[in-house]
Amino acid sequence: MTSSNGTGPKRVLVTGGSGLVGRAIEQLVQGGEALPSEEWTFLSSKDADLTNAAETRAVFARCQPTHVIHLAAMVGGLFRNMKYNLDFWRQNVHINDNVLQTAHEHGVTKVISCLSTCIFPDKTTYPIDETMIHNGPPHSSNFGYSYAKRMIDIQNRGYHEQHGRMFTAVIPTNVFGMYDNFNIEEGHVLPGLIHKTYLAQKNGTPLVVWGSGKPRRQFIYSLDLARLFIWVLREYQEIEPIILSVGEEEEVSIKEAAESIVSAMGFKGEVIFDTTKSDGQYKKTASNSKLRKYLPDFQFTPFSQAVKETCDWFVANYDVARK
Ligand code: NAP
Ligand code: GFB
Repeated sequence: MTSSNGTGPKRVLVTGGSGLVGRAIEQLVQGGEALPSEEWTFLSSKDADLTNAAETRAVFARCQPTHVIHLAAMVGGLFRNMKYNLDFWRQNVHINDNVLQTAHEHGVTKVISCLSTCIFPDKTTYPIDETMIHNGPPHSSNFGYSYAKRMIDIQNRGYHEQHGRMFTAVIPTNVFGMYDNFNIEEGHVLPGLIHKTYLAQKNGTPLVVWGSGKPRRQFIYSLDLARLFIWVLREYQEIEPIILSVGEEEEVSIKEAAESIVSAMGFKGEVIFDTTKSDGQYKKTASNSKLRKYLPDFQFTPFSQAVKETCDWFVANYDVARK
């Protein structure tokens, strides 16, 4: 009998295991954080295209998981979302329905899926908390991704109400770290700026920050998020989602984030702001008070240290980094 929490025997399947968040969890698991009773498998899309129901069933039949950390998704920054809202909806709805329904058919004890703080209503009071997910339309820039992610919360409630399943979700804020997607057009702001700073330094050109630099974000280091995911796997027992983010007081402007990268990379060139490019959502300030009730003493890596480690990793792994 597997326990749905604590230290009972677990076969943990991580979908999206080859991505930014998956690789951070793998780094901790391989670094000794796994318990002797836990067996971990990390999937990429080469193991199964999870938009395909038959391939999803085949990989579950092969792995026979008792627990699933469901990360696999079509993911991207503001500019990729603005270009492909329909694809973000379709890809993610197919992936999520296949993974959750197959997990149900396999009697998986617990599934932890992934929402995002960018899916909350655009017109809202602050700080945002877990009760506000469905209180109004998301920002227009990423409605496809946002509605697909919101449906995970609806599905989790359905599987719990109808079948008693322990299917829950976490809501990370903007994540960054090693193994991120550093593609300038498709990726998120921090990896994009790290890549652009690297090229500006190499070519002696200015660093171009898109937008005004005024929008504000909370950033969580992928290794900190990975630690929290392992805690959620073992201890979190609510169906209701939980925000995994640094505190409101850690929110920085895009300009300040760019300055951290400039300092970490030792860039001495000019920094300019291209205000013809969209700012996207001005802010999505989220409260982590629910997390703090469970883990009052959890220590996040200081932002400047996490940025430095990520920049150093990118420079050392430029040839193999996703870009
Ligand atoms: P990522 O680096 O883009 O990785 C995405 C992962 O999903 C990869 O392992 C990819 O496999 C896999 N995948 C994509 N399409 C697939 C398909 N059709 N079939 C099977 N696997 C597929 O993303 P991430 O940043 O780690 O995000 C992980 C989760 O966190 C996602 O659910 C995302 O929505 C959520 N999240 C991310 C952020 C953020 O700022 N990054 C913030 C909040 C929430 P391949 O490597 O083979 O392509
Ligand atoms: O990480 P990002 O692309 O997505 O950040 P969001 C966009 C903000 O950074 C905007 C500014 O204000 C941009 O103007 N920015 C400045 C840049 N320079 C750059 C750059 O070089 N690249 C990028 N990408 N932005 C996403 C959602 O919103 O948040 C996704 O669209 C996802 O669905 C993600 O959930 C976590 O934080 O605006």
